[in-house]
Formats: sequence, C-alpha cells, structure tokens
Amino acid sequence: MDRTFVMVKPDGVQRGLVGEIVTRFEAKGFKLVAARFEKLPEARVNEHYKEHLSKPFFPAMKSYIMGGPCFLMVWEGKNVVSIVRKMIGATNPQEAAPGTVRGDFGIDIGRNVIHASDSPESAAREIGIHFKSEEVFTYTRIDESVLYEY
Ligand code: 3AN
Repeated sequence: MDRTFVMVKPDGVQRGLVGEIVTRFEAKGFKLVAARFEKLPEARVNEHYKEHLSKPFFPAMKSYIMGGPCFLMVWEGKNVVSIVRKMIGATNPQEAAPGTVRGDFGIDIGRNVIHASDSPESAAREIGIHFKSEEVFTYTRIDESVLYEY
C-alpha cells in the first residue's frame, strides 16, 4: 500500500488545526501509520528542504519551521500521495482551491499550514528522514473491502 509523509507546520499547530487535518485524512479513508509531535532539529530541516537550501526564502522558512513544534505523520492508502496533495491544495494558499487545507485555512505562502510529499519518491525519502522503520506501524483498522473496490 502507498504511503506519504505529512506535516502540520508550526502555524497549523498553534492555530489548533491538527485535529481538523487528521479528521480530513481519516474521513477520506486513509490510515495513520506513524505520528510524532516535535520541534524539528536543524539538520533534518536542511535535509528535508535540501532542494530549497539556496532559495532566497529559505532562511525565513527555516526559522518559521523551527519556531515551534510540528505534527509529523505517515498516512497509508491507495494513491495516497497524489490524493493528499490534492487535499492540501496549491503551495500558495491564495491559489489553493476552497475545500483544500491551504485553501480553507491559509493566506500567506510562508504560513501555508501543512506539508505533504509531492511524489512517491519524495514520500519514501521524507519518511526515511523523519521516521525509523519501527515507528511506522502495520495494523488492521477495518475490513478494507469496505473501503476499496480492489
Ligand atoms: P510544497 O510544500 O507545496 O511541496 P515546495 O516544495 O515548492 O511546496 O516548497 C516548500 C515550502 O517552501 C513551501 N511549503 C513553502 O512553505 C515554502 N515556499 C515555497 N515557495 C516559497 C516562496 N516563493 N516564498 C516563501 N516560501 C516558499
């Protein structure tokens, strides 16, 4: 089954949106298989955002991401990477459609509430940065034939 890495950023945590966000993914049918609440260490921020290290917005983004605790998760389900990307909306909340997390709860690109992996390759990389394999659980939640047509 596919997996993706999702993180509620410090603005989302401080605004009390963790429960709302978790509820959306659970209600969609995805399974939460790992979660941790933590203030990200600098080395992992640099590793996670390594493609943005030289971008002009990086220093401000880094201090925002490290400015408070984040809620890190791994979600599992069929096509979870692309579906979660649709559910979080465009990077810039001003362009994110209503009904998406960023479209409903964000305004500025530098305070865009949530991160989710943009491809299966990114998901594997990001899950590996933030979670040990034993922190990602395999368990039975429901009879999945209720959820999937297969
Ligand atoms: P996404 O998070 O939608 O995958 P990326 O990977 O392009 O978007 O950007 C990573 C993060 O960098 C964004 N979530 C956002 O917080 C920040 N970011 C991207 N572009 C900008 C920008 N032009 N100005 C400020 N922050 C930005």
